[in-house]
Amino acid sequence: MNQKILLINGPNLNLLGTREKETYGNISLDDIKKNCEEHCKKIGLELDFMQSNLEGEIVDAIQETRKNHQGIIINAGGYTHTSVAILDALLAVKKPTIELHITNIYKREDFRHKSLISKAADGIICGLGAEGYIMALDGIKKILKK
Ligand code: CA2
Repeated sequence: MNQKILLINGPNLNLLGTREKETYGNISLDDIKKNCEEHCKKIGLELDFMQSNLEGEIVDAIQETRKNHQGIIINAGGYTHTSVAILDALLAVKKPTIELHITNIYKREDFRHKSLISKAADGIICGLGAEGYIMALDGIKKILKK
C-alpha cells in the first residue's frame, strides 16, 4: 500500500493566483493541488491536501497524522514566523516533515527570515515557486524510502 502524506497550506494561500501575482505567481491553489495529485500518482504516494486560515485547525490536522499518515509537507504561510503551537504539534507527532515556501523568505522582509517551524523539519524548500511543491513530494518520498 502507498504511503500517505499530509500537505498543509496555511493562511491566505487560498488566494494564490488571484492577487500579489508578482510575488506568488499566477497559479491557483487548486491547480497546485491537481499537479500534486498527478505527481503523487507517478511516484506512488497517497496525498491529503488541505488549506486552512486557522492555526488550531492546522494543529488538529498535524495531530491527526498520528493515525495514518507517514509524512508531512507544510507551507505554514504567515504562521511560519509566529506559531509555537504549530512547531509543538510537529515536534509531538515526530513524522518526517518538509517545510515549504513559494518565495525565498530570506530575500524578503526581516520578519520572514525566522521560521519557528524549521526546528521540526527534516528539509526546507523555498524560493522555487509552485514547482517547490513537486520537489517537496519527491523529497518526502526519498526520506520515506530510507
Ligand atoms: O513563500 C511562502 O510560501 C510563504 O509561506 C507565503 C506566506 C508568507 O507569509 C511567508 O512568509 C512565505 C504568505 C501566503 C500568502 O499568500 C498569498 C497569496 C496570494 C495573495 C496574497 C497572499
